[in-house]
Amino acid sequence: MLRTPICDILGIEKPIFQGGMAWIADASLASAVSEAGGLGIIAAMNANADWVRDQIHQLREKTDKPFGVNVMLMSPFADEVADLVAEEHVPVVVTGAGNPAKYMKAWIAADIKVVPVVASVGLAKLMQRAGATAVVAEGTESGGHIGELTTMALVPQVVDAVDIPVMAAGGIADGRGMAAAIMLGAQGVQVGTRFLVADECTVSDEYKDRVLKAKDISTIATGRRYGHPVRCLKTPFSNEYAKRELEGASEDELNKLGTGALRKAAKEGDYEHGSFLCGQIAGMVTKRQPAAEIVDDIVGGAEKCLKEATKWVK
Ligand code: TUI
Repeated sequence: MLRTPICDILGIEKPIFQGGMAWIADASLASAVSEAGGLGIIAAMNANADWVRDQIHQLREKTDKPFGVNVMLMSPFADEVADLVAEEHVPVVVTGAGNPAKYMKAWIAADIKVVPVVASVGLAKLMQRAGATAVVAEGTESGGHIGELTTMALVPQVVDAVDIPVMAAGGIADGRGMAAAIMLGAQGVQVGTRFLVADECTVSDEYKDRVLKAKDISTIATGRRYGHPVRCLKTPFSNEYAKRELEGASEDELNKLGTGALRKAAKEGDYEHGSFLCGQIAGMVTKRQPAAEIVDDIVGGAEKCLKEATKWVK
């Protein structure tokens, strides 16, 4: 059995989080992962508090195990969602795409365990000082909004810089990846891309098929020009976005092009106009499975890898 202190801290059985993927990570997927013993996470993304409340209630109908809500800090509704998670006494809040410092006192006062996603040592240290329970160190291999450092470089540097548990994210989709993260000093992993094709994931069938067909070189990071890089599949939409970015399009123009693109991919399966956020590890994701099977394959695979790793030590 692979158990680390984060399991006891959060009351989960297996040290694996499901990433809070915008327009994708809803009550259906999150409840399945929590039921399987990991930490399921509802993505608040750009939704308002009413939508998030409804998802929390739907999840609580399906499981009484711990779960998280991912508060996307660039959302126009971040303030009202921040109030809502405290009101609902959500067990764990994970944050993304910014610095959650201004909300942390209130969340901690509401007995919420706060786990910010960080892409640098600096933010990790700041989050520890602000009272974070743990951090997720997310490498640039991830899908969606990303930082610059790779998982391999980021995770051990964050582990050395803080005393709180570190979860690793970015480029991890099987037992080998999880074992490697543990060797870097992480207490567990957060996985997004592999859960995209989980049976309980309500994303469009087109999205799942595109992830299943993806190869190692199928993703691209766009948006660097204006400081918000986002990784997604190479598609007509992302090719057009990258082309306009290279030609020097204004931030406004690019924002207009991107409006609604996540919804078009996730809900409508619109290959032409959608933005199919997905990590570099998509090439290794080849089969649809129940979320519980994915959890067990990753954690079970890591146990096996870690046990066998000593065979090289003479
Ligand atoms: O948040 C994510 N991934 C996301 S959020 C998202 S929704 C979105 N849609 C369009 C544009 C932007 C976002 C899709 N994917 N991952 C966690 C994450 N956080 N990765 C990197 C960061 C990060 C980066 C810089 C966190 C903090 C930061 O700077 C903090 C500061 O000091 O302001």
